Amino acid sequence: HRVGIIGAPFSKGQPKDGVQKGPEFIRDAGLIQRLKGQGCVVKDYGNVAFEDFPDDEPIGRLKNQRALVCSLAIGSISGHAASRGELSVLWVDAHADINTPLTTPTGNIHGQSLSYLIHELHSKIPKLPNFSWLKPCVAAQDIVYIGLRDLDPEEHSILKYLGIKTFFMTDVDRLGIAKVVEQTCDHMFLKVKKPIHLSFDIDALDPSVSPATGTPVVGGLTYREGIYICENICQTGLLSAVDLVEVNPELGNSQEGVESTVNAAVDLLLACFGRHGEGSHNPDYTIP
Ligand code: DIR
Ligand code: MN
Ligand code: MN
Repeated sequence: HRVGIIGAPFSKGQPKDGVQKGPEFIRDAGLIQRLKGQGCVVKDYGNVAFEDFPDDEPIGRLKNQRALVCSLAIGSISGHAASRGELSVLWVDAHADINTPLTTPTGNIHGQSLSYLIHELHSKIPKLPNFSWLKPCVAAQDIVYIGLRDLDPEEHSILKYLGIKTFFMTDVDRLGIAKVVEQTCDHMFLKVKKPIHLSFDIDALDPSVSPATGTPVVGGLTYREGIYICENICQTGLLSAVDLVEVNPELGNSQEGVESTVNAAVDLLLACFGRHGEGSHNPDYTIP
């Protein structure tokens, strides 16, 4: 695998400080060396530089609207689609992140990323002064969610209205993660095989594994279920970009909580790029 890494030390998608330190902690946990150790060719592009907007007045419910010009998935999916064309988006999260600026109960941009990106929601997004560059680039039928368990009421309606494929935690309970991933791939590959954009919010995992995050919700994916998703999406050969978001090393209540969260994030990324729990087999090896 050839892997390029970009850190986005950005926290303005939500109100809690600390999440901008996620990239530093993930790098310090040895992400790059470990990717190389499993045979990846890695290029680290460093961090995205973010401008400061001291007087970022909200527009209606929408907070930090000027800084948002770079809220993570909005930028990464737009850029990915600009370079690769139509994408399948796999959104692994406790939350649906599909509020529009008119439905958001919190005003936080991290809860709205997908609404700006979906063609079918374009008419529901008010014209915002700093957003003219932003063109929707994803079709509702090309999105699949896994891990949902904390939606705002309006988000339920939006998902129904758009007919988006969803696997709530109850679906994971009922089907098991293997069937969920199988059906996810069936859905994504129904028409043509498009490059996959995986957005993995660390709060999809259960807070017993990843407590260091801004909006933990009990009843999440196990560590193994998270890894299983990444391993299998890797094996499709179509994984083209991954966002790993919401690691906040200032939360988590203890050093162990932070370490467990950061380690889980690193392990998910390693699984995305070919690591197998079973270890890899050396074809030249002969049993002595
Ligand atoms: C909530 C929280 N639905 C919002 N979203 C989060 O602010 O719109 N996404 N935490 O990961
Ligand atoms: Mn979330
Ligand atoms: Mn999220």
